[in-house]
Order: sequence, then C-alpha cells, then structure tokens
Amino acid sequence: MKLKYAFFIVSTHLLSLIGCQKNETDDIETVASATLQIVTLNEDLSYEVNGTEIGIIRFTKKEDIVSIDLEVTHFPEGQLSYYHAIHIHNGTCESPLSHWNLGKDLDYNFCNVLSMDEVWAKPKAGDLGNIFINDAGVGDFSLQTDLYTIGSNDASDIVEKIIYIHEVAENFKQECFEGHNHEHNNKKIACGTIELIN
Ligand SMILES: [Cu+2]
Repeated sequence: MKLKYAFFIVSTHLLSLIGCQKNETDDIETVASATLQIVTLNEDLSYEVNGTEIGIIRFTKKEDIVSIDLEVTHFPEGQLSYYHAIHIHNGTCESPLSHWNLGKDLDYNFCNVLSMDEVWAKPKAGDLGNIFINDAGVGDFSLQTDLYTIGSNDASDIVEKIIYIHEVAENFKQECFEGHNHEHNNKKIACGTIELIN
C-alpha cells in the first residue's frame, strides 16, 4: 500500500513536470529567419544571389513583440567600417520591389506611428535601421517592434518578404521630417528571404 502511494506521488510529480515543460513550449515564440547572401546586378537589372553567405537575421515573436536580430559575419571587402541601411522589401531577391510597408501603399508614412510606445521615426514600416559593420566585416543590429507579426498571413506578416542590406546608411529621421521622397539609389549588397521556422 505504502509503495503504491509512493508511486502515485512520484508519477503525479512527473506529470506536473511534464505539464510545466508543456506550458513552456506553449509559450514558445514563433520564429522566422533569413540567410543573407551577396547579390550581383545583372544587365537586365535583375539580381543574382551568388551563394556567398554573409550573415543571418532572426525574427522571434513572443506575445505581441517581434525581436529582430541581425548578425553579419562576412560583409564583403570594400564596404567596411561604416553603416549600411537595412530594409524589408516586397518581391524576391532576384526581382526586388518597393519597401514593404505593412500592406499600405508607399504614400503612407510610418514616421509618427507608434512601435513599442515610441514613434517608429522611419518613413516605411520596412525601414529597419542602419547596421555598423566593422573593418573585419562583422556587425550586429537588433530591434523590437509590435508592428510586425510572424506567420499570421495578414498584412503585418513578415514571412516571405525579403531583407536587403544596402551599400550606405540612410538618415531615416531626416527622411521623415523634410517631406523627403524616398527615391534613393542605394546599391544593394546582400539579400535573404524570410522563412518560417516553426
Ligand atoms: Cu532597400
């Protein structure tokens, strides 16, 4: 009888342990990522993704917040020791289209839209910011936002959008406050397609 009771205690304890673990996995964030590869411009103005990986960007969603972490480890020579703009674009790496703007047309401006209770301060929803790449070709960038979702299949979903890292930095704040029309020709360096992981 005693032994049976002990077994009961142990097994309920085990069950509650399993229960705990399950609760933790229920909490598990949705994750997406893109591997960034160097692109070259073709004569017909399409791009070729050349297979040289320079880094990875991860998107992790927990509750309503998406954390973005970009790690660059092998930026190409000749582009080092300065800042580079990072954008989310529509289209494909081979045929990139305009900046992704959360399903809104490009006239819609996100400068004063709130992200995490602070103004986004960048014209397009797909304007992530600038990453500093050091002289070893290494850099990282991170950002959190409640504007994006992962795998929701609606206008805020970043899955299947593309990430582009450009040659030079952009002054997003100035673009916001001077009625600036975003018509840069900022050379494209590396691209990746955002894919759902779980
Ligand atoms: Cu871009």
